[in-house]
Amino acid sequence: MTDEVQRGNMAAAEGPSFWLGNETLKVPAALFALNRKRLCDRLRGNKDVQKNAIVLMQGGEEAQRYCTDTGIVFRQESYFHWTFGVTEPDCYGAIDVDTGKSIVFVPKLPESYAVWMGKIHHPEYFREKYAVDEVHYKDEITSVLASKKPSVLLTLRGVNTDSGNISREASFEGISQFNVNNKILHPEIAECRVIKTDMELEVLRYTNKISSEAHKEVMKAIKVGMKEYEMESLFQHYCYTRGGMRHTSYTCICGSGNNSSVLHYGHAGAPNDKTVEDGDLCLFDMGGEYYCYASDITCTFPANGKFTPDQRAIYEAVLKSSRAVMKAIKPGVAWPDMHRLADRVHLEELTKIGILKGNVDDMVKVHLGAIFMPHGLGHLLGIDVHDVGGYPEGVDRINLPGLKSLRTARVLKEGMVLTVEPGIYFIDRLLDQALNDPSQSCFINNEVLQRFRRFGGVRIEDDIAVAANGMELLTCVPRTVEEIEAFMAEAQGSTKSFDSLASQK
Ligand SMILES: [Mn+2]
Repeated sequence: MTDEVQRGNMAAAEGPSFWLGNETLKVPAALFALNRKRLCDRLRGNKDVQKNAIVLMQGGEEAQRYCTDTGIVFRQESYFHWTFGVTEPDCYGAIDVDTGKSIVFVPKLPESYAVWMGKIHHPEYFREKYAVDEVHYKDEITSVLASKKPSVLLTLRGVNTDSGNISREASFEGISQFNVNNKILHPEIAECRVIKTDMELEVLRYTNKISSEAHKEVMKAIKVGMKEYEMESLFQHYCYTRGGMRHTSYTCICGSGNNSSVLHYGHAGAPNDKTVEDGDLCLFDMGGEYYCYASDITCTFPANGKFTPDQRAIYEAVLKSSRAVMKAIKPGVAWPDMHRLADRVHLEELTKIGILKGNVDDMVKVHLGAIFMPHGLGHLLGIDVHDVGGYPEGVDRINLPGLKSLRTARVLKEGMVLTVEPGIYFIDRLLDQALNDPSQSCFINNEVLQRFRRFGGVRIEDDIAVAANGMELLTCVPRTVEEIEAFMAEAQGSTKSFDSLASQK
């Protein structure tokens, strides 16, 4: 690895790379070599790690639909991807912490694989493809590891603080003959994942570029009368055909009208199946994933291309908080303070609009902001859309309305990548709850609020990287009311005139 590459200059990286051709991004295997080096450096600095320790990780496994033989498209487990960049299922990987030497173990495939699945590759093929030091078959894992005489195998076991699920620890027949420690690795590797290298940033810039363009395609194509899922489909099509993104980072949220206030709309029980109507506000939260790296972008805009005065007022309130937060972001800033900043701007703006009345400091005391923004301001982003490392030991969740939904309460550092996604929503359940609570209802002008029932919601979500003196905005979509209206008018101008010509015939 050259110095240039160690600093993360992707263009300077030589050797094999992942590439899907055309205009898609070339991601060098050196990205993962640097990740492994950073992990080993950290582990060697940990006093609990003995000499001659070996990291052992198990990759994701191929799965089928329920009891059938219908395969589900494989996507690598995120920690394993971060460490090895291996796209195939059913592998293991090991790293000698002292030397940094890496080993990948691949399954020995049956002869029938060559008939049904394609060419069976030899270990040497994978060694070159992933630029690791050794590749062996999985059934040799015990003897290969034993020959290295490790003092300890460091395996990955720890809680994902977003899901509460525990990562699957590596296991194989014969592991009982080794000394295993499953406590040390998880916090160390999670910490490595929190800070992105320049090469990782380059990939996240790419996922953002493609996903931003895909959002713009949707804004160009939307017409009253179309289905929400047509927009989802168009987004996915653009991401895959132009960006090589087979997966999205999460299920697309394509809410129109009141559905824009349903925070995780789009799931199987509410599958983006409403018809987009005139006067609807659309809240589309979608992000493409390339080589397991995520993006997470929300655009909110009027279906017909023109904001009503009320839509404009709420939209600009959210834009104001988004921009205030972006201006304040820099290393050393505590993320919960950014959430509080957004909340305060929302309360001030809602007071100007007339929905709220009274003293904003007093509203803050009764957590009124969480009625309108029940979710957190944003989260870490990387290989997972809700990336790991949000709550390491010593960082505690703040158990207050709104703030408790934050997926991280960390102090920002250079190299962190986060979403900034303030929103204002009119959610009946929360509004009724506030109206029934005298400590909150005294701030609400119910007459004005009535006008906003069934309004839906506005979210503006961008992805950012914390830089030395501020931040870098990765997302690039029309954001101000003027930009959105001009973009949609220009994009739809041609199709609209075509429609009117057609109707004259
Ligand atoms: Mn998000």
